[in-house]
Amino acid sequence: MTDLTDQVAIVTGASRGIGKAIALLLALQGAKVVAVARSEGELEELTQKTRGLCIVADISDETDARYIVSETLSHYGRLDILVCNAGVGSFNELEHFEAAEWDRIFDTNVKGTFLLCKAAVPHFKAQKRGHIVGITSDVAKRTFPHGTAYGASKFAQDAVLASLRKEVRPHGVKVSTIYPGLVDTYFNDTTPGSPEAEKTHLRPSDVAQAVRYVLETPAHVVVDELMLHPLTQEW
Ligand code: NJP
Repeated sequence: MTDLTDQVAIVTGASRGIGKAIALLLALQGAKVVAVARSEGELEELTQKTRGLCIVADISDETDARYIVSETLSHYGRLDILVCNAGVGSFNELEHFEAAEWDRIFDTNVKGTFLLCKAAVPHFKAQKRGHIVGITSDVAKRTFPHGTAYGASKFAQDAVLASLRKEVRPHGVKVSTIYPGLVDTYFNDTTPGSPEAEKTHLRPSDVAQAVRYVLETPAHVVVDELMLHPLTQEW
């Protein structure tokens, strides 16, 4: 089993929802967490609990993505784990979907994942070790009405991670993709915590436990893909 104590982990989208739960759980396991998002106040609040580092950054910006990795390396002198979790989505019939909204979704979900991996991979390859975990979605494996932009972005993010897995595996670097179903978060401007959602949605901590599981596998094991749903969700 891989011990997470003192491992340095970048977690994007850590200001709330799934990313926050991942950051808290990894910190509880003894990891040094670098929490990334655009909302400074929420990140600082989180960092008081994780006692790690927070970086206010936009993952869709290449300069920011490079800075996230370089600042982590200069602060901690190492990088072991990259969790590409930050993502956005909105839903509408195709003909009513704005092109600018399409760009926002792709810039965050696809380009953001690409840019962070691009910045971290040379370091992981050089040390012949490292673990990238991507939080995609079960909609990376199915289609649904009103999901043209979000669904396509998750298919694309999944393809980035799957291709990268084949590139870096010979260098000792792991890529694990996690496909959650419905999760009770602030995603798409929803408000978590309703009694109904308790029955119909996963909790962010459920996804965090899946991340912990893939990260703690022994050095010779990689979980390529892991899908989880609330028991009530048909997909
Ligand atoms: O969403 P939410 P989730 N640069 O809105 C950050 C996937 N997923 O936790 O920048 C940097 O509570 C944002 O922070 P801020 C989903 O596609 C979800 O549910 O301060 N950070 C916040 O911390 C996504 O990939 C469900 O606004 C950026 C975080 O991202 C992941 O799970 C189902 C950013 C979003 O928190 C986490 O989503 C599923 C940027 N440009 C997959 N843009 C679900 N909830 O049902 C956003 O299958 N963030």
